[in-house]
Amino acid sequence: MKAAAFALVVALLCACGGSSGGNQPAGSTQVTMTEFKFAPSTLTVPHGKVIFWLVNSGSVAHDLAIQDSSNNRLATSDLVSAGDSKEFDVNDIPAGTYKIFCTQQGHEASGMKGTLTVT
Ligand SMILES: [Cu+2]
Repeated sequence: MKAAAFALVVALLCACGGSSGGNQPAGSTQVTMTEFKFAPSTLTVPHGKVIFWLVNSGSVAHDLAIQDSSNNRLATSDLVSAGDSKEFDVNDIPAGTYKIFCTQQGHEASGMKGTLTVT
């Protein structure tokens, strides 16, 4: 009986785990998303594995895509629901300058874009 109650508490505590919600991962770069911008919109990170912490403070879902100067998309995050936060890991980004933008219809055109510099 007691063990079952304990297991239930553990299950409830773990419900918000995984890569969604929770706290900002160590060493991550936070990007806050609202309608219609990223803050900051200019990001600089070291090359290699990059961990973004996407915080949606807006009222609709957003994502973050990374595209190089030849319009090749390197990575696209999961969709982050309004009020949610998600970890977005990108492995092996070479040094360079990239565009970041939201892939949701009309968001980039409304200003939801920025620049990612990988050093
Ligand atoms: Cu968006």
